[in-house]
Amino acid sequence: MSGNADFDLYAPAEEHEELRAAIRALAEKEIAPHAADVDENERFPEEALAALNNSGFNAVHVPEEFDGQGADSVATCIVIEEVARVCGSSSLIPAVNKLGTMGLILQGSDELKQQVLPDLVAGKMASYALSEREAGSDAGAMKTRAKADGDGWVLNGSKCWITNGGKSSWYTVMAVTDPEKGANGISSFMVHESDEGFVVGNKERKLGIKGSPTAELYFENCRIPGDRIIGEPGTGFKTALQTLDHTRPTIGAQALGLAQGALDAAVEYTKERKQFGKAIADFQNTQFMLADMAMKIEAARLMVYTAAANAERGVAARGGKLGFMAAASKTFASDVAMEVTTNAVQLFGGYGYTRDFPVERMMRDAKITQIYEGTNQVCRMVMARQILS
Ligand code: COS
Repeated sequence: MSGNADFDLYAPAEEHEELRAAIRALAEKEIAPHAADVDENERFPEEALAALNNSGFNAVHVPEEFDGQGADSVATCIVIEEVARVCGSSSLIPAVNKLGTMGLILQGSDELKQQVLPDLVAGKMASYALSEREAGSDAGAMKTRAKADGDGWVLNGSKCWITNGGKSSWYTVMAVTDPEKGANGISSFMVHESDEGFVVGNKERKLGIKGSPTAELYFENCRIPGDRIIGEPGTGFKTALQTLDHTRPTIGAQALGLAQGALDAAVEYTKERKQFGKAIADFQNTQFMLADMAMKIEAARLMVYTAAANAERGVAARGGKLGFMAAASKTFASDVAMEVTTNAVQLFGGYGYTRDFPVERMMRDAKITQIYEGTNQVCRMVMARQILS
């Protein structure tokens, strides 16, 4: 792994700066006012969905030929970061819509894309169903089966940890079609919420991102048409991993937004809060903490947007390094988010530990970014495999 060719530094284009200003204004006006209530009442942020959808940011990544905005990977990350800066749960709307349709966009037929993607543009959502109770980090150990039956497929089994499960209309579901072939016997399908035998199970009770439901899914002789397979039978696991190469930077962007939101809140608070006769921002201890927080956020930002830019340019084709940067950016940004949000709580002192200020919510929301779309340990495994290959 050497040279800059695969790691070109990201420099924001003017259009990306304009987009950032637009989504920041929208997030502050339409999404931020509901963030505490969404968390407190563990309710889906309908206001955010409506605001994002009215402005075309709901499924910003959908290609123009399917009526979408056709935003590139960098632009999609900007939208996610800016929404996460005010509400972690709401940022999962554009993030999971990308995760739930990326395999389809990369490997699906135009006919299947035409069935699914315009729905997202119309305000529906999509989710990604890979994990099972006994197949989390070892995703290839899944048991959910899909059998060819006449001119369709019949799915049986269950999935868990499905972000936005029960709210989404479409699900990218990975299932075993040939148990003899291991990872090469897994296929990807698009399942619709109205399909016979599709059942949404329990919602998890969680530490954070409480506005985004995390649900189990059951497939009980779930019958879907034959054309709902993504690509060829047996390619589903690779499509699932290829998807993560494109979407791990979006989790990095979510983490980045949470960290930036916590830093912004801490800067404002420490300038106001007086102790020992002066603002606590005047103490060198506070200044050094804020400086470290800001420095690490900027490092994470460089990594996230470089990974996103690489994904856009298809750097994978130039030596398979896309997976490294995707995993590295997600891992680095989520570790930064955990550290920065925790330090923000510390700077707020006792107030930071209460629900009267947003930083404790940001800290709780940040934790999941170290876990989902590949734990940071699995991501380090992906990075190590690429370094050693
Ligand atoms: N893109 C395309 N194909 C890929 C790939 C990628 N990024 N990574 C691996 N593959 C291919 C491999 O080349 C291999 O194909 P062949 O058998 O033809 O050589 C196949 O996919 C299986 O790969 P591998 O042998 O590496 O699979 P493992 O089971 O050893 O490990 C890990 C895969 C652990 C990396 C994978 O299971 C993983 O990422 N787990 C975490 C899952 C996750 O992120 N879950 C969160 C879900 S979203 S909340």
